Amino acid sequence: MADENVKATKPKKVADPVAASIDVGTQQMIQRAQDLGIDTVFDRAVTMKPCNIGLQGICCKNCAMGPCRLPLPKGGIEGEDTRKGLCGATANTIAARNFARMVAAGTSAHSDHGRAVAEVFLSVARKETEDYKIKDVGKLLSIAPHFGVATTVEVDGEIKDRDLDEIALEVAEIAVAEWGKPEGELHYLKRAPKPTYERWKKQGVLPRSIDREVVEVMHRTHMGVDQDYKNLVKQCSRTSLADGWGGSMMATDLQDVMFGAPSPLQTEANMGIMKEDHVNIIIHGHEPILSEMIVAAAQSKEMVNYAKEKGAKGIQLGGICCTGNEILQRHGVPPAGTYLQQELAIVTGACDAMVVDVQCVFQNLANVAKCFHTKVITTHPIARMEQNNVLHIEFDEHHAMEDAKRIVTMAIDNFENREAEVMIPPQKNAQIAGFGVESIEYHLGGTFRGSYFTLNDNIVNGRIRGLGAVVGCNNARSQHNNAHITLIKELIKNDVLVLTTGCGGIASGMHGLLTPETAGVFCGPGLKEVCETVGIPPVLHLGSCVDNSRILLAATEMIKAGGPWKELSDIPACGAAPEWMSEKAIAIGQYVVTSGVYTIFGGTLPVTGAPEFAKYLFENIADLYGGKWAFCEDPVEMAHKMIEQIDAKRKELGIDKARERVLMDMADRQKLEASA
Ligand code: BF8
Repeated sequence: MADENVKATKPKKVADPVAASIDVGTQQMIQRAQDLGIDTVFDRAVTMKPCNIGLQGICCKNCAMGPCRLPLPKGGIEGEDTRKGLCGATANTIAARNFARMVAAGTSAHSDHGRAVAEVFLSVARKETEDYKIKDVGKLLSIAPHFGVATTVEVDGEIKDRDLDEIALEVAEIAVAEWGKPEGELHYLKRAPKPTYERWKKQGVLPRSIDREVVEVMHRTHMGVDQDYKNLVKQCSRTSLADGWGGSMMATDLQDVMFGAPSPLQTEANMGIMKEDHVNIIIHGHEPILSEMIVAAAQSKEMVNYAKEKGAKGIQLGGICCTGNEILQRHGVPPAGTYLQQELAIVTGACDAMVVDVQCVFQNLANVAKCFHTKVITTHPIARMEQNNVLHIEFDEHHAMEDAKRIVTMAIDNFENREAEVMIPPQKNAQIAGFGVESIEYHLGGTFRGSYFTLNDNIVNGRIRGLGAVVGCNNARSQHNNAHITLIKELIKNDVLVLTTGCGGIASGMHGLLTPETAGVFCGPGLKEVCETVGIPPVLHLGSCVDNSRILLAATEMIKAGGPWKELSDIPACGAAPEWMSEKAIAIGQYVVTSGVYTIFGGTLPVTGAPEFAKYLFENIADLYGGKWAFCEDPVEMAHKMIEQIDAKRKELGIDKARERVLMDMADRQKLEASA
C-alpha cells in the first residue's frame, strides 16, 4: 500500500529546458509550460522512447502476417544476412520499402501543395477569382518556355509579344496536367543541366507524372511486389525527382508568379517578435495561398482600425514553419519560431489565434490552447483536428479575402479574452532573408553582368571553398537548433557559403546568422572578404522547403554561367539536414542525391538496420548519379565530412591549388614576392 502511494506521487518526468534547446527564449517557455502543468513535445520526447527497430528501418507492417521485426544483432552480422520476414522479405527489402514509402509521402506533401497552387493559378488564369492576381509578369514569362509555351508570336513577319492572358492560361493548364498526364515526362526536367538530364535518362528515372510515380511506389512496396532493393531505390529516385524538379519547383514558381519573387529584406526572428499590446496572429503550415490572404487582410486599414477599436495597438503577424518562411520571404513577416516552438508560441499567453493549414502541425496545439484563450483555426479540408476546441474555417480561393477577414476578425475579437499572464520571451534577432535565384544573381553578379559569374569566380579562386545547403527540420530527439547552428558556424568558418531553407533558415535567423555582420565574426578569411565586398550574409535564406528547388536552379545557373563544372555533380557543393524529422526531408535528400550531390543527415537514418541497403545508399548510388547519402550524428564532424567532399570536388576540377594561394597570409605573400 505504502509503495502504491509512493508511485502515485512520483513526479512526472519532464525535459530539462537547457538540454532541450540552445535558445534561451525557448528554454523559458518550456519551463513556463512545465510550471503550468502543460506538457510539450520536449517533455514527451523524454517520457516516450522511440522504437529501436523502427528507428533502423527494419519493421515491416505492410501485411497482416506482421508486423515482422528484424533486429540487427548488436555486433552486426558476419557472413550471410539470413534475417527474413514471414514472406521471406529480407532486411534490405524491408528497409528499402519503408524508405520508398517515406519518399512517396514526402513527394506527396510537397507536390499536393504544388497542385493546390497550380489550381489557384488556373483560377487566376481563367479569371475565376478576384483575390489572386499575376504579380510577377517577368517570372511568368521566364517559366513559360519551360512548359513549352511561347511568349512571342509572329504576325505578318513581325515578332510580337503574346497576349499575357493567353500565356497564363496555357501555362496553368499544362502545369496542372503535370500531376496526372498519361504519357511523356515532366516538363521541368529539361531545366537541369544537359549531362544531369542525360544521366537520369540513361538510368531510366525520368518521372512521367507526379501522381503516377507516387502510386507506383505504393504498388511496388505492397506485399509481394518489388523485392530488389536496388530496383526500389531506382523508383525512389524517379519519385523524388517528381518532387524536386516537379511539384516543389512548380509550387515555388507559381507562387512567385502570383505573389512575387522574393528579394532581400530585413526583419527579425524568434518569439520576441510577438507584442503584448497587439493582436498576435500566428500563421503555421505550408501553403501560402492562405497566408498571403491573411497578410493582406491583417494589413488592411479596416482590420487595423478594428483591432484599435478593440483596445490593441495593432496586429502583429508571426510565422511558424514553412508558411512562415513564405510570408517572411515575400513580405518580411517575422518568423515566431521553428517547428519545435509551435506549442510555445501559445504558451506565451499572447497568441490570439493560431491559423494552420497543412503539414508539420502538432495535434497537441489544441490541448495547449485549452489552457489559454488561443483560438486554433484549421483551414484546409484535408487537415482537421478532432479536439472540440478547434475551429474549422475552410479556406476557398474563390472567396479568399472574405475568409481571411473572418479569421483576422476572430483573432481581434479574441484579444480581450486573454486570461493568463502574458509572458513573451524577449529573445529575437535581426535578419536579412528573401534570397532566391534572381537575387543571388543580382548580388553576386552585379546589375550589369547579371550572371553567376562572380560566384563561380570566387569558388574557382578559392575565396569561397564551396556551397553547403543546410536545410530541414528540428527534431525533439536532439537539442533544438544546436546541430543547425553548430554545423553552419563550422562551415562558414571554413569558407563554405551556406544556403538554407525550412526550419534551418528560421534557426539561422533566430541565432543571428543571417546578417552581413556575421561574416566578420564567424567566417573564414575568403568568405568574409566576399560577403563584405558584396554586402551579403554568409548564410543565405532561400525560403521554405519547396524552395529547395531554388537551390537546384541556382546550381544550374552556375553551370550556365560557365566554369569548370558541366553537371550538378561537378560543383563543390553538399547538402545537409542535421535535425531532420519529416518524410519530406527524405524525399528532398533523395532528389538531391539523384541530382548529383553528397547529402548528409543527422540524428538517425532508418536504413542502418539493413547494412547492405545502407551501403548502397552511402556508396554505390554515386556510380549512377554522382551523389550519395551519408549520416553523421555530430554536427562538427558532419561539417568536416562535407568539407572533405567539397575539397575532393575542387581537386577533381583542378582548382584546389587556387584556394591554397588565397589562404596565404601577408607574410607568405611577401616571401613569395621576394623570391620572385
Ligand atoms: O517543410 S523544415 S519541420 S516546416 S518539414 Fe516541417 Fe521540416 Fe520545418 Fe517546412 Ni520542411
